[in-house]
Parts: sequence; C-alpha cells; structure tokens
Amino acid sequence: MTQPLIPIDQCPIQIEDDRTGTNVETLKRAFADNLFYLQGKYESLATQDDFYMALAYTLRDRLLSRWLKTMKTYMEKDVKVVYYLSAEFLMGRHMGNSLINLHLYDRVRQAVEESGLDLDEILEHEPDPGLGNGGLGRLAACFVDSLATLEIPAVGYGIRYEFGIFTQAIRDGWQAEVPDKWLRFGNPWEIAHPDQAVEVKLGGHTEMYHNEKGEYKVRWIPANRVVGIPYDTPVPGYDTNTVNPLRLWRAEASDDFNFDAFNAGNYDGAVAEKMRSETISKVLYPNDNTPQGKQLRLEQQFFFVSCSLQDIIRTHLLRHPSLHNLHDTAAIQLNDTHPAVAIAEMMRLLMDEHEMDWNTAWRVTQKTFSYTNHTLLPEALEKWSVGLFEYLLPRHLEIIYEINRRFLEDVKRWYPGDDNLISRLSLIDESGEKYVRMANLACVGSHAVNGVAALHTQLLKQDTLRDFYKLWPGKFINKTNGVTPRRWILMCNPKLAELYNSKIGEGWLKDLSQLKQLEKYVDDPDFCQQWREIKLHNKRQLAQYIWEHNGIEVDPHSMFDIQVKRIHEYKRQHLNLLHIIALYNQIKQNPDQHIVPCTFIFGGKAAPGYFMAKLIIKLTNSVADVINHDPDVRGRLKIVFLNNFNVSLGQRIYPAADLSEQVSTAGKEASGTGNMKFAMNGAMTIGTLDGANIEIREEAGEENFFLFGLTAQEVADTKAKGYNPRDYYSSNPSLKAVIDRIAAGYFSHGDKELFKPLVDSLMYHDQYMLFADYQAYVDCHKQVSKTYSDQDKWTRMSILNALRMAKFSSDRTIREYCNEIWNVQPVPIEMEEYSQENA
Ligand code: KOT
Repeated sequence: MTQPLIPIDQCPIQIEDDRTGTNVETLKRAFADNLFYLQGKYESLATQDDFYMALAYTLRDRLLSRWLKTMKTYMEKDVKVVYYLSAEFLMGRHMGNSLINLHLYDRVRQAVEESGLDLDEILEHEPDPGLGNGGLGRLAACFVDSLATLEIPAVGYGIRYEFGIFTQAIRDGWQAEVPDKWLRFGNPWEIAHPDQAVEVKLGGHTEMYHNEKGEYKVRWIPANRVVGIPYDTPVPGYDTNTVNPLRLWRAEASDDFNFDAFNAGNYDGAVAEKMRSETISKVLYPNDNTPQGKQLRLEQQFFFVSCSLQDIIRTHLLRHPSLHNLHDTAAIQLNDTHPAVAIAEMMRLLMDEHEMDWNTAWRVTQKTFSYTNHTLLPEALEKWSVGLFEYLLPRHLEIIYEINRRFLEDVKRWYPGDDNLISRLSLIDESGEKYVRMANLACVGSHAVNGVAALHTQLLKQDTLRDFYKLWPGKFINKTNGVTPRRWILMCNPKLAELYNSKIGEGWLKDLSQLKQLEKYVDDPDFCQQWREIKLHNKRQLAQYIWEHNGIEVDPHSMFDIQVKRIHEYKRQHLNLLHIIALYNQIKQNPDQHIVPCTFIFGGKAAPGYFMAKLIIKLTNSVADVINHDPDVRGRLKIVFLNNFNVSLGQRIYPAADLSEQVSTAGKEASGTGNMKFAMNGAMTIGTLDGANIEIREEAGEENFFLFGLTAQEVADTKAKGYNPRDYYSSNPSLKAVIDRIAAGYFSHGDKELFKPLVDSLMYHDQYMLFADYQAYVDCHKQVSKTYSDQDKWTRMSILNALRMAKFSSDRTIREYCNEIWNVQPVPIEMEEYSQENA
C-alpha cells in the first residue's frame, strides 16, 4: 500500500533540514549542496555567478515555508486582497533584500566567509532586474515591500519581460542602448506555475446570440489566442512572516493555435505564429512619461490585464458561489492608465463569461477598481486609436462605447446643453482621428482617483481632470508617494542604520517617525562627527566606483552635487549644466577666485527615440571633457556622468550625496521619489516648488531647504502673458555668456551645429522655462556654497533633513491606501515554533 501524502503544513520539517535551517553550519551545507545539485559544479570550477545562484536558491528555500503559509492563511481566512496592476515593477536586486528581511545577513556572511568566499562580491553578481523605466515602476516595488511588511494580503501583477530596460553604454559621449539579457543565467527567485496558465483572446469579431433564458448576449470570436504563464517571485515583509507573491505573466503560443498549421505540415507558419505570440512579453518599452502608441504595447497591456483578472476571478470563485461580492474580496489598483483596459475586460468577463447583467457588473467594477495618475504632462495621457482598438479588442470597444453612452446620458441630465463639457468628458476623442481616452475610462470605472503628491492632486483637480472632479469631487484623493526605508536606508547606508540602531534600536525601520527622537543629538559634537564620518565614508566609496568606471579622480571632500533620474527636458538636467558653465566662466575670468570645490554627478537613461534627451547626455559629457581637463580649473570642478543608472547604482549614489538636484519646472513633476531617497540619506535639496519637494520642505523646515524658481501658478501666468526667452538672454550677461559658449562650439571642438537644436529650443521656445529660473537657480547655488563652507551648519541641516522624512516612508503611503481606498486590514501569518526560533 502506498503512504498517503502528508499535508504540506504538517510536514515534519526539522530545524536542521538543509532547506530551512539557518545556523551557520546548515547554511554552509545547503549552499554547497545547491552548488553541486542545482548548478552542477564542483567548487573548484564554479564561477562567482554559480556561487550567486547557489546562494539565491539557499535563500529562496528559506522563504518558501512562510510563502506557502501566507497563501494558505489568505485562502482559509477568505481575506480581502489588494491586487496591484502595473506594467512595471522595478524591483532591484533580491538577494540583499531577502537577507535583511529574513534577518540572515550576519549568519550568511559568516557561512560564505567560512566557505572561503566574499559575500559582497557574490551580491554584485546578481543582475539588477530592470522591469521598469523609473519612478512609476520603482514605486510599485516599494509598495509591494510595504504591503508585505504591513502584513496586507496583496499580489503584484505585471509582465515578465524577457528584456528589461536597456543597459546604457556611453560611446563618444552619446548614449548607446544594449539589450538587457537579465534571464541569461536563469532566475533563481521565481517559480513558474504552468498549471495555472490562462488563455487570452485577441482580434476577430463579435456576434449576437440568445442564451437558454432567451436573453440577448454577445460572443467574442477571437482571431488569435495566446497563453499566459504565471511566474511568482516571493516578496518578503521586513520582520514579519508575510511573503506575498509578485506574479508576472509570460506569453506563450497556445497549443490549438499551432495545431492546424503543424498538422498541415506548415512548420514555418506554425513557428512564425509561435514567435508572434511570444513577442508579447519580450521587451519593456523604454519610455518614461511618454506613451508608445504601438499595437504591441496595447497587446502587452491587454495580455497582462486579462491574465490577472481571470486569475483574480478564479481565486474568488474558489471560495464564493458568485461574483456579486467581488469587491468584498478584491481591491484592484491601476498603476496609471497602462492597465486601464481592465475596466472593459472586467465588464466583459462579468457579463459575457459569468452571465452578470450590465448594472450589476458596472456596480461591482466601480467598487473594485481605483486609479492612480502619475503625470501632468498632457502628451503623456494615453490614448489608443479607435481603429486599432477595434482590430485588437472588438468586444472591448463595444463595451467602452456602451459605458460612454450611459455616462454621457447622465452628464446631459446633470448639465443640460453643455456640449463642450460632453466632448471633454467623452471616453472617445472625436476632434480628429478617433481615440479612446484611457484616463477618462479609468476615472469613470473607478471609485477613487488619486494623485501622488499634494500639488499634483490639486493640479489634477484644477486642470488635467477638472471636469471629472466637478462631477465627482468625492472620488479624488491625494496619496503622496513614499519609498521603503529598508532598501533606501538600511540596505544602502548600513553605517547610518548602525548609528540609528545604536541610539534607539531597530524600531525606526517599521516606524520612521521614531527618528525624531534623535533630534536631541543635533548639537552633540560626537554625533555630528559620526554623521560627517559616515557621509565621508559613503562618498569615498562612490569616488572609488567613479575611479573604476569613469577613470575620473574626484575628491571626497568636495561637495557631491547629484542629479540622477530619467533624462527629460521637464526635469531640466540642462539647467544644472547652465549653472556649471556659469561657474566655469567665472573661473576663466578670474582663476584665483575662491570657489567651493564641487563634484557634479549625473546619471539617467534617455528614451531611445527622444533626440533632445540624448543630446543633453552628449552635452553633459562634452562639458565634462572640457572642464575636467582645463588646468585653470585646478580640479575644483569635476563633472561625472555615471552610465546605466539603475536601482543598484542608486543604492551607491543616494547615501553619498551632499546636494540633491530637484529642479523640474514647477507643475511638471508629479511627485518624484529620488528626492525622498536623497533627503533620507542626509542630502540637502536644491529644488523648485514642484511635486513632493513642497512636502519635503514642509517636513524638513523651510530653513533646511534651498528653494528657488517660479511656482506652478507663476509658470502658468508667465506663459499666459507670452513668455519670451530671448528677453532673459539679452538682459542677463551671465546667461548670455553661458549660451554663447555652447553655441560657439566651445564644448564641441568648434562644431557650432552639434548643440544647435538644444540652443535653439531654449532661445526660441524654452517650453520648460529654464531662462526664467536661471538667475534664481544660480543665486540659490551661491547660498548653497556659502552654507557648505560652514560645515557645522551644513551637518545640522543634513541631520534634520534625514530625521524628519518619516512622512516619506512607503509604509505611511500604503497605510493611507489601505484605510482610504482599499478598505483592507492586516492579516498576520502565524508560523510554527521552529521558524520563529530560527528567525
Ligand atoms: C509614464 C507613462 C505614462 C504616464 C506616466 C508615466 C510615468 C510617470 N512614469 N513614471 N512616472 C513618475 O511616477 C513617479 C511615481 O509616482 C512620480 O514620482 C514621478 O513624478 C513620475 O514622473
């Protein structure tokens, strides 16, 4: 007789089991085992990549019991779950994070060292999973960390891109894009679940029929089908047993789709179709703040949305007989409009596949969904041509038209005769070629709409979404962004974390407001000395990195003035350059004049098709070339462009900054999150009243923030009056000298054409008003230099900044979403004694 299987939760796993044990001897044994049995290598022949893989498996094993227990608890308790739908999750490396969240750092370091290896070197061999472009994707990653830490049942749903954001190389000062083959050696953190694959339909047409009850129904006859295979990555909370899944979908050809071609002996045709299906999850579109109106992009969006909604519905139906109460078990968050087609897909699934009537389906949909807007740039609002929509998603277009018809009928009743209002609110833009407006769809289909910083939400209400705000003021709510202090303080700045721990213990990691207790040390010379030493240590490490990667020697005692973020005109990296050139001009006029030695560090990727952003990178490198080598400068100014800025490079950069550049045109940056990471690590901010800068300044105290520039209102007023950048150029000799130097080809070996597009754009349009803010920015920098020269004062300001950033923990943000949008509660995960003891 065969033995029955023991239920997994009753498996008699022992403390010393090689897959769960956490004492040093067991860890060493497990590590060696994984190297042998999973990597298939003798230690003597193994590479650092093999060691990384073996250690990753060792850690994943130690996450599994908590992970399975988390899933089981959610099932049994029938809890309400947050589903975070996002086309991007910019997770960064997993290994360091798992070591921290499992409290295993010290023991694993010892095990690795006793095996004759270096943990830091192994950590560097993890590829940085770059499944996102910038702020929006990184926010999703911070949110899943906070959700698990706060013990909130949650699933992150997205796409398992085979190629993430490109690797940026710099060739002759220009950006070059190299494909990101992050899966080359396999991904040890994920587990595939082909048993839970779902089918997604595309294209074709619809037809009407009558069901058994004689009701009129619509059926979608697709032209194509693809299959979504889920890959789950564990997301462990800090200091909890909760391990939530990040579920990413990979597209695969469906069997029956190939079947006919194969049977007919048409292998080439079958293979071509297979390739076409699998292209859907091939590559992340590298655009930030500009949509890519490509068919494949819409296919990606619909693909992951449909997979995820089918998965959510399947989960619900395991415990409930119908979908009438879906909103009681599911809160679905749309991370911008990239997944907004979910509103139509949910309606289709409820009505066409689960027999629900329109009114009920619409009520359930609205109660389930909420939508976050992430941009104020009008050109970034997504719209899809009606023709493409009809071709790819014929049934969804019908549904969108019907949502629109009913919606506009209501509006006509509320505001009779206002045709302009109707055309602005319509889900269809009919001003020229017809488009589906995704933000309008998301607003109508959600019960809550939020911006990501106070100013951003206010501008949404006043401007971008004002007509919707007028209809439903109660739907609009602000949720200022935050970042996880686990990665953005503890992991990236261990010395600072150690200082905090030595004074107040580790409670601050889950309650950042505890740092306020440290304010009493702000005048304590010992504490200030330690603070400066930590900053200097971090700067030395970054200087070393710069030396190794750029061959530029920088002085760790110089002021590190840093701007790292995507390259975009509205973010105004070129305003930073104008200031640097102004300093250079001063030196050229008077080489002996005193200036505060300064290292200007830049980093960030440009969208491959964004010419002006690429030209800004070229200009940065060209200015660096000239200034870094000019003997008159005597090393007092250094300019460094760090290539391939990504999450792991960010972890080196933020802790080493003295000054954080947050200089976007007011009213353009929705929030910013890099600004928070810098301030948490004790950098001072020079910034405009834009996005979350405003709230950072409020928290830090206005005396601890270098403010300059027009307000959002002044920007709008100046534009309305007719802005002429040439007036500023002609009346400001310093600005004129800077522009003239670029235009004369001084940074381009005499070539006057190279930077002409940039110069002309500033002189004749200056859409982002660099000239209007130029003098204020230069003056503010003088204030910065003066303050930096008084190191006691600077240290005090730096300390107060770092200690007052509690508001910008993503834990605070997530608590607000839970209470005010999702209506979900924490669900603690109880573990058997053995794992508690081991933890
Ligand atoms: C990308 C495409 C379309 C619409 C918006 C985007 C977008 C916006 N991508 N990243 N963002 C940024 O999101 C961050 C998180 O909320 C913000 O801090 C930042 O200001 C946005 O630019």
